[in-house]
Amino acid sequence: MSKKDSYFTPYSGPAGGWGALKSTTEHLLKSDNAVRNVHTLLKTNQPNGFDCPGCAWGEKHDPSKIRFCENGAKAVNWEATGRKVDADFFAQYDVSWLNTQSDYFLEYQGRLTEPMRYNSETDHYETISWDDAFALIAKHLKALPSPDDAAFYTSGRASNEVAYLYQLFVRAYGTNNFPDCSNMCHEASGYALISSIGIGKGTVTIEDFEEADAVFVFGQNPGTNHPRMLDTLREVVDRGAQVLTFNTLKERGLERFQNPQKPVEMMTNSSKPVNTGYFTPKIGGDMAAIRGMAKHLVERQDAGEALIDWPFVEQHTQGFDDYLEKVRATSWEQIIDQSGLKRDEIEHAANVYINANSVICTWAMGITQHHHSVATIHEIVNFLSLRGNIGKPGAGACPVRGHSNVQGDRTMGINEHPSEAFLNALETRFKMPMPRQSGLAVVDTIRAMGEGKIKVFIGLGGNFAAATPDTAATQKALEQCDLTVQISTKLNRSHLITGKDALILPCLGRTDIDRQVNGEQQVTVEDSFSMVHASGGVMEPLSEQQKSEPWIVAGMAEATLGKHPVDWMSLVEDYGRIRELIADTIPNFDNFNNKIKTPGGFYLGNSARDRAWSTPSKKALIHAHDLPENILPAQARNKLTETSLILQTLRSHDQYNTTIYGLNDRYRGIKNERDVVFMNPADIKRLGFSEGQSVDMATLWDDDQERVVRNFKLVPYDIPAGNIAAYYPETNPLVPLDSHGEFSNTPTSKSIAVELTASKSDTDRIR
Ligand SMILES: Nc1nc2c(c(=O)[nH]1)N[C@H]1C(S)=C(S)[C@@H](COP(=O)(O)OP(=O)(O)OC[C@H]3O[C@@H](n4cnc5c(=O)[nH]c(N)nc54)[C@H](O)[C@@H]3O)O[C@H]1N2
Ligand SMILES: Nc1nc2c(c(=O)[nH]1)N[C@H]1C(S)=C(S)[C@@H](COP(=O)(O)OP(=O)(O)OC[C@H]3O[C@@H](n4cnc5c(=O)[nH]c(N)nc54)[C@H](O)[C@@H]3O)O[C@H]1N2
Ligand SMILES: [Mo]
Repeated sequence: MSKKDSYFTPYSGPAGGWGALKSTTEHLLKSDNAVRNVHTLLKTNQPNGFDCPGCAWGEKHDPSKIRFCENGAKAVNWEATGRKVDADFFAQYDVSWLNTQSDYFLEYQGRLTEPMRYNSETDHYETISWDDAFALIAKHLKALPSPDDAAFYTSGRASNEVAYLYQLFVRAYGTNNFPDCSNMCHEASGYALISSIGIGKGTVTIEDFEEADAVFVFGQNPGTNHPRMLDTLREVVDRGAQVLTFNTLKERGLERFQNPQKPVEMMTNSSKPVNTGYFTPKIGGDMAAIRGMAKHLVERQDAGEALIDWPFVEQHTQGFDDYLEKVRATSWEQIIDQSGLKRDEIEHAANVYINANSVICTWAMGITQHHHSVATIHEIVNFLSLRGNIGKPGAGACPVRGHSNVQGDRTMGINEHPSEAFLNALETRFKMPMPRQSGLAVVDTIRAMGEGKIKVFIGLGGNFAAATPDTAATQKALEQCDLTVQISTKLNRSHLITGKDALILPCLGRTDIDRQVNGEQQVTVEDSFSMVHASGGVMEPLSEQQKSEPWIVAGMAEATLGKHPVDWMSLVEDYGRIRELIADTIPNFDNFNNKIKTPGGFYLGNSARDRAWSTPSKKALIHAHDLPENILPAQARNKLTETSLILQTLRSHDQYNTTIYGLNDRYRGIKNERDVVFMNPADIKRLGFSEGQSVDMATLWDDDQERVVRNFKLVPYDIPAGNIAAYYPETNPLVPLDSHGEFSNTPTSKSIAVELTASKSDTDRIR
C-alpha cells in the first residue's frame, strides 16, 4: 500500500446508518465508561434528560424517539469519560512538556477535577482551594486601573442561567468586554439580520421544514456538524420538495443518508438522497451565485412574467428599487467568474426558487467566515424578499448555529454591544448604573492584550488560545496578561498558554448532575429555532471539587463585589432565582420557571416571522451591495501570484471545534491523519506536486509577519481549481488577525490566500 493510500480512501457509503453506528460504538468503548455512557446517551434530548451539547439544531417534541446522532454521542462520551486530570497528573507533567502535545492528547487525558494555580517557578500547576482562587481573581480585578482592562470570554455551551449571571457580574464590575465564540462564528448573521430584518436570529421553526417547497443550503456540512438536520432534509426530499445544496466541496455527508432509526433501511442497507441538486461554487462565490439567481428572476420579470411578490415588497421593504437596479447592472460575466458556476446551473437553481411557493435558506460557516459575509447574508435576505419568503409558513432565513447555546448566550446579554433597552432594564431592576460604552469582541481583545491594555482574561469555557486566529501572535498576547483564568471541563491549549498568574477552574458539564442547596438543578438553553428548553444532568460527577458554572461565577462575583447588586451565593442555591431575574429583565421570559415545564420547551417568538420589522423605518431593509471586486481583503489581494490558492479551514468528522475525538474524517475518506490539504487534481499537476506529497503553506498578507504551517499531505479532491481546504485548528496560525469580515470582524477562516511549497523536512512543523 502506498503512503498516500494508507490515509486516504474515498468513502462510498451514505451518511448516518451503519457507518455511524459502528463509529458510535467505537467511541463508547474508547471512553472507558461504556455502560455508564449508554445510560447517559438514552437521556440525550429527552424530557428529563440533558440538551445534547453537540449542536444547536432543534427537534420536534416526540418523546418516543431516541434523539442523538453519532456526533452528539461522541460529544456526550467525551464529556462522560471516567479519566481524571487531577493534582497527581499536574505534578507528573510540567506545562512546557504538555504544550508539546497535540490537542487530541490533551483532551484525551480526561476531566479536570481540582482547581489549580500555575507556578511559574516550577512550571507546574498546583492545587489551590476554591476560596483562594476566588480571592486571587478578586485581587487582580480590583487592582486594575479600569474595569475595561479585563476581558470576559464566553463559549457557546454556557447555559442561559450562567450566561445571565456572568454578564451581570461583569457589568456590575464595570465593563462590556464580552468577546465570545460567536464573534468567530455567526457574528455576520447577527449583524446582517439585525440590519435588514431587525432581529439577529433565524425566522423559521422546525415545522416550517414540513411545509417548504424548497430549501437552499449554503456553506454548511450537516452530515458532520448538524447530523440531525440530515433527517429533516431527507424528509423534505421524501415528500417531493427540493433541497439545493451549495458547497465548495463535494461533501459525501450531504449526498445520501441512511436513517439509523429506520430498521428496514438498516437491514437492507439502503439510503435516501438529502438533496435534489448539488452546486460547487468557488470559495466566497455564494453572493455571486445568489445575485445570479436574482438576476435570472428579474430578467424573466422584466420580460413580462409576474414573479416578484409586489404586495410584500411594497408593504414590507425599503430600498428594493435600488437593489433591482444593482441586480440588473451586475454582469453575467462577473457572476459566473466569481461564483465559479455555469449560467445554466444558476438558472436551474433560480427556476427551482421561482417554482416554489415557500423557500427556506439555511447557512453556516461557509457563508459567515469571509470578508464579505455581511453583504452575502444581506443578499440572502434580498433573495428571500423577492418572493415574500419571510414571515410565511414554510419560508424564511435559517442561520444554523454551532454551539448548543450560543444563541441563548446572546439573548442573555453576552454581547459587547448591548442594546439600550437591555441596559435600561438591568439598571431599573438592579438599581445601579451599567457601563454604556461598547466593549471588545475577540479580535479587538487580542489586539488589546497584545498592546498590554487587557491585563486579566477570564474564559467561561472554550479554548481561546486555539480557536482564535494568528496563533503565534494570539498566544504571545495571552502570555502578556497578569492573570488568565479558564473555567473548563477538559484540559486544552488555553491552560498551557498562561498569563503571569493562571488558574484552571474545573466545572460540571451538561451531562453531570448539579446539586445545590435546594436540590438537583436544571438549566435552560435556546436552539437555532428560538425554542428554550430545560436540561438536567444524569451522571454522578467525578469529583466534589468540580463545581457548577453558576456557582463558580457567583464565587468570583462575591469575592470581587460582595453581595452587590445581588446576593450571589443565594441565587445559586436554586437556579429558579436566576430565572426570576431573567424574567424581570429580558422580553418574552415572563413566567419563565413555569414555562420550562412545557415538554419540548417554549418558543421565544421572532418579530420578523410576524412581519414586524424592528428597524428604524419599521420595514425590512434591502441592502443593495455591489459584488465584491475580489473576495479577499486588499492586504491579501496585493500579494497574489499565478500560483496562489485560497484556503478554507474546516472541521473533520472526528472533532468538535478544537476538541479532537479521533484522527479520521470518514466521509472525506481520511484515516489517522489531520495534516492534509484537499486540492483539485488539476492544481496538483499544474503546480508540479504529486498526490500524497508533503507541502508547507504560507499566508499571503501585506505585513512582515511570516505565517507558515508545515508538512501537510496533498489529497486530490472534488474542489474548484484555485481552492483548497484543511482542518482547523491546525491551520489557525495562517489566519492573520487583521483579516476579518467587514462589519462582523469575524476572522476570515474560510478565505485565506496562501502559497504552497514542497516540504523540506518531515519533522519540522510550526503550530
Ligand atoms: N461534530 C461537530 N459538530 C459541530 C461542530 C464540530 O466541530 N463538530 N462545531 C459546531 C460549531 S461551533 C459550528 S459553528 C458548526 C459549524 O458547521 P459548518 O459550518 O458545517 O462547519 P465547517 O466544517 O466549518 O464547514 C463549512 C462547510 O462550508 C463549506 N464551505 C466553505 N467555504 C465555502 C464557501 O465559500 N461557499 C460554500 N457554499 N461553501 C463553503 C465547506 O466545504 C464545509 O462543508 O457546527 C457545530 N457542530
Ligand atoms: N480557522 C478556524 N478557526 C475557527 C473556526 C473555523 O471554522 N476555522 N470556527 C470558529 C467557531 S465557529 C467557533 S464557535 C470557535 C469555537 O471556539 P471555542 O468555543 O472557544 O472552542 P471549543 O473548541 O468549542 O472549546 C472546547 C473547550 O471547551 C471546554 N468545555 C467543553 N464543555 C464545557 C462546558 O460545559 N463548560 C465549560 N466551562 N467548558 C467546557 C473544554 O475544556 C474544551 O476543551 O472557533 C472558531 N475558530
Ligand atoms: Mo461556531
